[in-house]
Amino acid sequence: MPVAGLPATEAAPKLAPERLVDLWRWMVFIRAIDEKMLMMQRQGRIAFFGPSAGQEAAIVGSGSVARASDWIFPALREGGILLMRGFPVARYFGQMFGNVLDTQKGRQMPMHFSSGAHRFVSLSSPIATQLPQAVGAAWAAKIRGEDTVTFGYIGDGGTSENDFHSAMNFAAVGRVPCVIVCQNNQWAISVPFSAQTASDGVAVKAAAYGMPGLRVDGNDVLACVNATNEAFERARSGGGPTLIELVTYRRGGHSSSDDPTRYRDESKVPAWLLVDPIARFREYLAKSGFLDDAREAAIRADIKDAIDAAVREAEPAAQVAVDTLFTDVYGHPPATLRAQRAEVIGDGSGKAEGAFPL
Ligand SMILES: Cc1ncc(C[n+]2csc(CCOP(=O)(O)OP(=O)(O)O)c2C)c(N)n1
Ligand SMILES: [Mg+2]
Repeated sequence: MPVAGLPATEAAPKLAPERLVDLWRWMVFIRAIDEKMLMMQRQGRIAFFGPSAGQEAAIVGSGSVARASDWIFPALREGGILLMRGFPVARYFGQMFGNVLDTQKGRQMPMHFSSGAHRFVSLSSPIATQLPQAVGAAWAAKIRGEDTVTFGYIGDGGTSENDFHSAMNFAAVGRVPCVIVCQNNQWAISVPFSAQTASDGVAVKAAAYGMPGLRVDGNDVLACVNATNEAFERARSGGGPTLIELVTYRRGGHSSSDDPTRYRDESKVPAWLLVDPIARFREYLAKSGFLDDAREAAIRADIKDAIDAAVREAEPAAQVAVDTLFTDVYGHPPATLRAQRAEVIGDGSGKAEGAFPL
């Protein structure tokens, strides 16, 4: 479906039909997680959540290109890529509860998923700070001669941060193997893209840094795959970084704490931008003969079962032991920390110690 102002994009990448259906399945999976989390947040079962509804094509299309050995440095809305990498769904919900299933032992805010084994680094709450980290990791891979590509994600709002400049400049000068993906969902909380920058989109900014910039219909999963493939191949063959702007739309609130009806009016948004990427790709798959109603119903039922089972496992899991407050930082904790631990937990005698050595 060509869209005004953007290239016609549904030139299908060379993917087997089953792989195409799998991309769609992941898009549906991520939307279903979104809906579940929103319901749980409204029921007071989780504290905070950042939806990705409407951005599934951008997330799945770009994330599907990365190999398991590549590193992902996400922004707020790419948690689905961790699931695509095989991270257990129950542990994903465990992060939202901050309990023993959380790889980070409850030390992060909700939505800050992370798994070293899956090469998925926790997003940084201060926006854009993950981008210099991604570029640094790519630089390290280059120095070590490793065959890895790093994917750094950022939002449109994040491009106004100093870190965007630092990352772009360093990436291009160092010709590092990095794919920089900007999900331009038109909003940075309540700030519209028109108030974010006076430039004609984000992708054009790449030229000044000396790297290619691609502006892509981010509601078209196949276009996202194609563009990311191009950037990925350039990075892994020594051609350096690419900035990809995936033009999409944040359908929901910024987070579960936000009410977008207070500051925006969807009737003024061009219709092509509001296209549901899941419905659009479903139409493509159906027309191609790869997906029918029965298959869709089976996929949706499987997804519901998987999510319900994950929540059933994650929600009652134990809280993280208080002792973990004092672990994972020092091999040999200093006396001050040992004293604090003794004060909080006791020294094993059952008697809490109050005195600090300082
Ligand atoms: C340095 C910094 N400034 C402000 C914030 C508050 N904040 C959190 S998300 C956000 C908007 C981000 O917008 P964008 O980069 O477009 O990403 P999106 O939320 O749309 O995915 C802001 C301003 C922050 N987290 N960090
Ligand atoms: Mg945004």
